[in-house]
Amino acid sequence: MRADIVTIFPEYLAPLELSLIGKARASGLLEIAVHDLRDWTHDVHRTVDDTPYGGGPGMVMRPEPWGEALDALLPAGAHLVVPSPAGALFTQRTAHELATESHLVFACGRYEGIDQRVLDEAAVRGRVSEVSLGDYVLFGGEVAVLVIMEAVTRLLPGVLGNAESLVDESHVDGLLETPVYTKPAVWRGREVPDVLRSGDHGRIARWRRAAALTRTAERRPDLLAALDPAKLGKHDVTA
Ligand code: 6GU
Repeated sequence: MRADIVTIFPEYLAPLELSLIGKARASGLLEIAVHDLRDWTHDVHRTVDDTPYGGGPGMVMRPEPWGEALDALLPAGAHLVVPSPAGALFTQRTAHELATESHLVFACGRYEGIDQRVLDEAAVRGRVSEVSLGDYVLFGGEVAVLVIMEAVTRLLPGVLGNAESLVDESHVDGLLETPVYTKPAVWRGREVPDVLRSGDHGRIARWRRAAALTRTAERRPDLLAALDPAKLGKHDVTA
């Protein structure tokens, strides 16, 4: 996969050098280039913003630098991703969809956002997704790109050594993950649940399923309500 990221704060994306994303880049599974939007300005002040038409607070990103940047970086087959609190919710499903793409281009907005015509024009040429991390407001799209790239990179074939760790995790089967434990068996007087030390794989699987259902019911009843009834086993207790 290739990812081009356009931002006025290239330094914000430095963490993409680290850890497993850095390793995926070093091994050639992932190619990332970070670009400074101001490279596509032509005035001495390298201006990227202006006041909003219609009035109101804050500033809006002007279309000209974005247009030139996307002319240079967004070929016909690429998918433009625009992080925005006004976007559709980014979920594990979105991560899986983006992980199938060969070329993502990220446009990081700041201030009140990017002039809408930039996105409208890009949508004529190819796919454009405005995505939000959740119902809160960040200063800009940079941190969202870190989140999205981390969620997507770990789904790329060859990045995770153990593909099973992709199967048993939160949000994959629509439930939250169970609590996890490691050695020692007793720590500060607190014991690991007996069942997990029983060696009885059937019992362990049933315990984990029940624990996942209980935790999801307590913390995320919305997920439980959205669960496909066909995916509930006849022994599942959801109330
Ligand atoms: Cl993707 N961008 C910004 N600026 N704020 C957000 C967001 C994205 N998701 C939640 N809040």
